[in-house]
This record gives sequence, C-alpha cells and structure tokens, in this order.
Amino acid sequence: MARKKIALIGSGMIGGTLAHLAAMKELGDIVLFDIAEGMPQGKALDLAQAGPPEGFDADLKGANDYADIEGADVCIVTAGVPRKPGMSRDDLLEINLKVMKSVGEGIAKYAPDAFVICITNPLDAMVWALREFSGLPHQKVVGMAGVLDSSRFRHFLAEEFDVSVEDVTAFVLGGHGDTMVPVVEYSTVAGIPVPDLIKMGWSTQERIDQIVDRTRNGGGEIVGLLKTGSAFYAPATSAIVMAESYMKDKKRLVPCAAHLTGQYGVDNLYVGVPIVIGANGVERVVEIELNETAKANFQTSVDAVKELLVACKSIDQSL
Ligand code: TXD
Repeated sequence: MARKKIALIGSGMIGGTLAHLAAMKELGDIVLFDIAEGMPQGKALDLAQAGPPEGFDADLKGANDYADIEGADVCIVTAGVPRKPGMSRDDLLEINLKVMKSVGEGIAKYAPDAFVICITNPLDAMVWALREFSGLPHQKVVGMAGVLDSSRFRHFLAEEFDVSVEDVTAFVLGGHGDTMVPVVEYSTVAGIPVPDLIKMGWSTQERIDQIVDRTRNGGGEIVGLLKTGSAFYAPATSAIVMAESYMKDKKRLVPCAAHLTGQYGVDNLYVGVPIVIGANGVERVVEIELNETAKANFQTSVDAVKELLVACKSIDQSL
C-alpha cells in the first residue's frame, strides 16, 4: 500500500513541529508548503536528515506551489500571521481571512478529498471561512483547539493531584479564547469526577477555579514567556492526535471546532464540541448535558464566535 500524504500548509513553528511528529510516527510522506521561499525546503531537508539516526522512513518535501499538495490525504493549516504588538484582532482577522481564501482554493483544486485540520487563529472563524472557501464537505473540515485546551487542563489537574497525566481526562467546550468552557463535572482522574475529588479532600474548589482560569489563559501565559511567537509543541501534538484518528480510523472522541447543525442549539457555526473522528471525518457530534453555568458560559462563547463571523462577512462580501 502506498504511503499516505500529509500536506502542511504553513511551515512556521507549528508546521515544522507537525512535520517532525508526523515523520517520527511514520504517518506518511510530508509536504511542507509556505509562501516563504527556501524555508519549507530547508526544514524538509533538515528533517529528512533526522530520518537516518531516528530510523523513520518518510519523504519530506518543501514547496511554494499548491500543485505539490496534490492528492494529500490530510491537510493541516497553520498559514497566516500571528498577532504582533500594536495589531488589533480585526487586523489579524482581515489578513488571515485572505490567507484562508488562497489556502481554501489551493486545497479545493489539489486535495479535495483531504481531511482538513485548521489551526490558524482566530480559530473558530478561520475554520468556518476555510470550509466556505474550499467548498469541502463540512465533516471533512475541523478546527484544532479543544484537544490543546483540554491537554492544558489535564496537565494542570495532573500536577494538582500528583497523578499521571495518562489518568486525567478533561473536558473543554466552546470557542478557542477567553470564553472557552472547561467543564469540571466531566473531568476525571481514572473516572472519578473532579467534584468528587474535591469532596475527598484532594483539592479545593478555589484551587480548581484557579486551574480553570489558568487553562483559559493558557495560550497567553506561553506568549508572555516566549515573547516572540506562541505555543507550538502542544498545538502540533494535539493536531497530530486528530490526524491520526482520521488516518487510522481510531474514532477518538475529542473536543474540536466542528460544524453544528442544531446541536447545542447552534446552527451553521463552528464551535468546540466533543466529536468522534474516524475514516469519514467527523462521524458524530456528541451532545452532552450541560449544567446551567456551563450552558450560560457556552452561550457567551458562541456569541463571541458569531461576532467574529459578522466581522468576517463584512470584510469578504463573498462569504
Ligand atoms: O489552538 C490553536 N488553534 C492555536 C492556534 C494554538 C497556537 C497557535 N495558533 C495559531 O496557529 C497562531 O495564532 C497562528 O495563527 C497559527 C500558526 O502559528 P505558528 O506559531 O506556526 O506561526 P508562524 O511560525 O508564524 O507560521 C505561520 C506560517 C509562516 O511560515 C508564514 O510564512 C506562513 O504561515 N504563511 C503562509 N503560508 C501559506 N500561504 C499563505 N498565504 C501564508 N501566509 C503566511
């Protein structure tokens, strides 16, 4: 059987890390695409030379032409610009919306059967726009944020309880941003819900509230420390979880930005919800029961995403 093909659209910090992880896991051959000339070729060559000592077999290619992504099974999109000092959210929206247009057209032309994972910010709006521009089926286009946000939550909870991260599951819903909704009731240590652990004296409500806050600001905390750029190791690893679930038909149940058609009372919007990813892409949207607080927080998050879409539509009349 021929190797699968993974196209990374955007070969910056996350794109390069994605290539490294995909090669190490031998998920397939990899194309690093970018508008910057030389950089994706340089990263591809450097990574290819990591193959012999590590022992992975994967063809790695750098590209500046969409023709090179032809026939890709998976496309992971990080193309765009991050926010720089002095830039408003709207500036970012306008630039990255244009980027999504060219990426969407490139994917539609050369990889219309791919499973597409969008990472570019502002995530919930960009994944929606990328789907519109590419015209691909909704179940084949998803956004990565929830896996990362819940990983951050899991890390902090594992630290708090002094247990392995492997035994901690955590639930995060809603848009990617300050309004995301970590759901404590559905977060567990080996099946024991966090509220029960509080009752057992493993932690206090106050400390869990602080962890929820820290999770919400998880991206900002890292930006503040790095000073140039944003997190890339955990975002790349999180997107690989999604790609792998599709490529191996694992049917992982993970929180992702998925297209809703009435679930959670939301129609025609991409918002972070639990989904099952398998060989058909998004195979199921899981609608869990939320308590009143989580419901209200989820609605705030949905409203924030809606606002972003209104801004997108006013920038690009074709949307
Ligand atoms: O959870 C999440 N979704 C996120 C999102 C977590 C962390 C970071 N998140 C966002 O991912 C971040 O705000 C950015 O919008 C993306 C990519 O982050 P990364 O750190 O990889 O950014 P880089 O290093 O700036 O890489 C972006 C690359 C860079 O090499 C540009 O030359 C390229 O995108 N670029 C393009 N490639 C192709 N086509 C076009 N038009 C283009 N424009 C820029």
